[in-house]
Amino acid sequence: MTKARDALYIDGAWRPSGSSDVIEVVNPADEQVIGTVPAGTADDVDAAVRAARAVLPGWAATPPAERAARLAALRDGLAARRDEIADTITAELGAPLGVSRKVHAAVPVAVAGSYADMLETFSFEEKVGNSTVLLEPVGVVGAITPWNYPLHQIVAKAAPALAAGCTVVLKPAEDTPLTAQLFTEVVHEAGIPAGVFNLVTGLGPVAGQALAEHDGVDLVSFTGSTAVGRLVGATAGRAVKRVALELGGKSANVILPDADLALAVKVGVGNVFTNSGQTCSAWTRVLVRDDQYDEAVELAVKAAARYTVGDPRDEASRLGPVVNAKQRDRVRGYIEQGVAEGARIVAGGPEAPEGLERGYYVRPTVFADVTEDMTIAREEIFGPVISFIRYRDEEDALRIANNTVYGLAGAVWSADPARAEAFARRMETGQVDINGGRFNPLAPFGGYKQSGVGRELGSHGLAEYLQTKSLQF
Ligand code: TXE
Repeated sequence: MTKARDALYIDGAWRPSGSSDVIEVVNPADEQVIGTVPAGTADDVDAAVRAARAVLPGWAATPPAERAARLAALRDGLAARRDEIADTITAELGAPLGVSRKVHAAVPVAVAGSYADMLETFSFEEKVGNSTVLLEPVGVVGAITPWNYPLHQIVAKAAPALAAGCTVVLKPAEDTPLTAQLFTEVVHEAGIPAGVFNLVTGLGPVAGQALAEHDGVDLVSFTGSTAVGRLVGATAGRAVKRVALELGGKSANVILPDADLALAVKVGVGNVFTNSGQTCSAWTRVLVRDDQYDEAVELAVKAAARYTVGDPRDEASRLGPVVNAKQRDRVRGYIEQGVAEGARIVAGGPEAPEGLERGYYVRPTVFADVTEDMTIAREEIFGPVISFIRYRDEEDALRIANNTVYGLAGAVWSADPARAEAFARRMETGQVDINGGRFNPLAPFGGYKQSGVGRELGSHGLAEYLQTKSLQF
């Protein structure tokens, strides 16, 4: 695990905050404090934004091939420190070590690499009739990230921003600042020039808000709760600055009757329980046709039983704790509410898992007899809770799938890929996995409806950080 630094990273150097306030970093598996980091102030944010502004012209004018070389060095640095990254994420987020290695530490390497590669062929100029269209960096980016995928959320913003020629000030989540410090060390080692990337750890309503409000920030890219997203969006709107919001989800996993039911249920349960359900795109609503419903629920109970809850450092654990006490209480509250509204618990429940009274553990929970109007079918729970909902026919399934204010992701299963694709095309959501799908770092990710504004990853993710200028001849 990386050691906590009592410093912010501004203009290429680690330096103290103007305030002595700190944030305690807690290991959710045993509630021990594992380090403290500075709680940065509005003045710290101002210093970071000024540093980012000062070097913007130079970085924007750096040839794309040179920016690509820095991103390749960043990719290689992340790959080289994979074990340290995984240990750190397990310590501050509570993800099982296997998940930290295979997902949390690995995906950012692919994402950083995708932008290094993209810059080799990407053209920052287009000809349109008698015009030349220049694609120029938006400017200084204020990035505000959550804790659920601590490194991925940072890299999904920083890599395309740097590739575009933007400079960045990052305010990471309070719960996972150590991963952000480790990432910053890699940035430094990758030879990214001073001021191009800056880190201010701090509280959301203090440092986060100061960053979102700062006049020197041209684009705010935020990932987190819908409530804070609305605030950040309103602030950006008032200042007429660009904003990207990646918010919550309540994705449907639609199992069509000709699908491999056992596979679809097994993969579906894994999709929700991985990372203790703290995934914005998790397929938390499973839709099954009436006549297959009981069998699907039985399969889910068997699948859930394989998710041993325990200390994430123990190789036998497949499910760690959730990130903090507030999140644990919130998730348990949703489970209680599900019961109160008439849903049937077939696995798990609101009590602490046996023998795990210390640490922020939640039992992996499967709900049957869930109807669309129930709170657990409508609101993002962000915990290891999966709901099974019945449908009558394909039209009914589509209506239920789309009956949500969210639209981030989804899944559809069928023995006939064309049938699944036709269904997926009618889903009101930014991403759909067909028969399980496979992660593609080049595929745009982002929400329809209240799941957000803008896209991350791939060339669409790069476009968020570019603005156009047309020259007419
Ligand atoms: O999020 P917050 P929280 C959802 C999920 C979860 C809930 C609450 O449902 O249960 O949100 O999580 C910063 N101005 N998601 O409370 O507060 C904050 O410091 C500017 C979904 O942890 O939104 C952190 O860096 N910034 C989600 C970031 O916002 C502010 C991932 C996110 O924290 C701020 C996480 C303010 N006034 C939670 N207040 C996803 N889409 O993946 C806070 N922040």
